[in-house]
Amino acid sequence: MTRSEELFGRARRVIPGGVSSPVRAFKAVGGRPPFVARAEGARIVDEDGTAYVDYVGSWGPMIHGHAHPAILDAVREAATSGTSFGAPCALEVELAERVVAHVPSIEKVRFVSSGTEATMSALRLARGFTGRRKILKFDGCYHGHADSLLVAAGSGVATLGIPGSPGVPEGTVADTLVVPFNDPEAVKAAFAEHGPDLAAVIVEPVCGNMGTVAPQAGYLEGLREITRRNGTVLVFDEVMTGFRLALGGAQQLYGVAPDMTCLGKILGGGLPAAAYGGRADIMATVAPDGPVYQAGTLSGNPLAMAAGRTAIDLLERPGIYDALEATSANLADGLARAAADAGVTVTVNRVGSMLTVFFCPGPVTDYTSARSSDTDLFGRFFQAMLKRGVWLPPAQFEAAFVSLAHGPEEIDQTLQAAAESFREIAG
Ligand code: HOZ
Repeated sequence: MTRSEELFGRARRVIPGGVSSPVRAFKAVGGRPPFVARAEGARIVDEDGTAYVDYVGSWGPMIHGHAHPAILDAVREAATSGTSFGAPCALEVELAERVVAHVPSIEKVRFVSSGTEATMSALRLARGFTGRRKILKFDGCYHGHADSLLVAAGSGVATLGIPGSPGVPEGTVADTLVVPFNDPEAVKAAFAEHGPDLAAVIVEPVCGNMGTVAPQAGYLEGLREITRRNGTVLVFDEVMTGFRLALGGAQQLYGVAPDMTCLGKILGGGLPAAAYGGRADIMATVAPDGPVYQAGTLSGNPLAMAAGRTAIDLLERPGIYDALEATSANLADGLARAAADAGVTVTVNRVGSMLTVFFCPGPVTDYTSARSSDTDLFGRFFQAMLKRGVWLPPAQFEAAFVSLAHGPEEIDQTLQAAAESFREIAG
């Protein structure tokens, strides 16, 4: 028995499914998850000493790779002054100033501890600000596990094939409307019927949680226009895309400014931090300035603020996003070529350093087309890659993340593994 197998056995006795989050359990791809002992750069090493090129990147935060020396130094330095105060500190001001500088649609920002808290709080605020009840989300978009958003969700909910979730009362989701992504007519129809009741439209501007799916030309602009016309708050969930697609996130890449934005992952530099922010008049509604309550013991935690501030400072260096783009393009092109050479039909969707290989002819533009992927074939590909030392997200409906630590050696190893893996699953 390997050490990972032993640990998984022990974990399952005391932790549901043996994991602290369902997406880690390998349920959709079979086998057992290796337990991670350490990670550095683009590689992680399991408890049995096996090293893998990592494309999970802790599900998004690790844009600088693992254990980046500057981030470790910042966390160490912060820790020597105390690990949590439950009181304001300079580091949260420094991170907030960076957020506001890089994301112009955010005039004020409130820190929380997870992406779920960020989206949940943003929607409460949108409802409080507008005095309306309903929200509109998109089929296959995932915004964390808050009750009102666990409807037609992507990520682990899609992977495990859970239609909604037991424990979420019908009344809680009665005000959540769902329409397909990339379908402007469906949005128009929802507004025609519910416009005066719609507090918010929440969207992943580039989807990562049904696998990577880009917005079609004009789609985000259309959402901007119809929400503005109807007095509905447009919320971009940039937990994945924030600081990843550009310093200003997807909204910078596509030139569309929402009313509110949710951030997480890279924001915390690998420690638990997230945020929601936006127009000053909307943010003025949050307590203590306004009546909409939201709070958190560890919000603005100094270690997470120090890690996030350093992660963002590192991203401000010239040429960073060009480098990430070049590496990611090489990888995506190489994967598509390797599949074609092996006679396996795939669609490789990529936006910047987010990418997904779908096992279908494509195009993949929404959750219906994403679900046309052959997930059994994906599972076999995943296992073939893992066996060759490449750790992809263990689910079809997720994005793989390229980091600045992925260099030519890691990309070559990945493409060599992919060529062999595609041949293995083809035959
Ligand atoms: N939100 C992450 C990507 N889908 C997954 C994190 C998790 O559920 O553990």
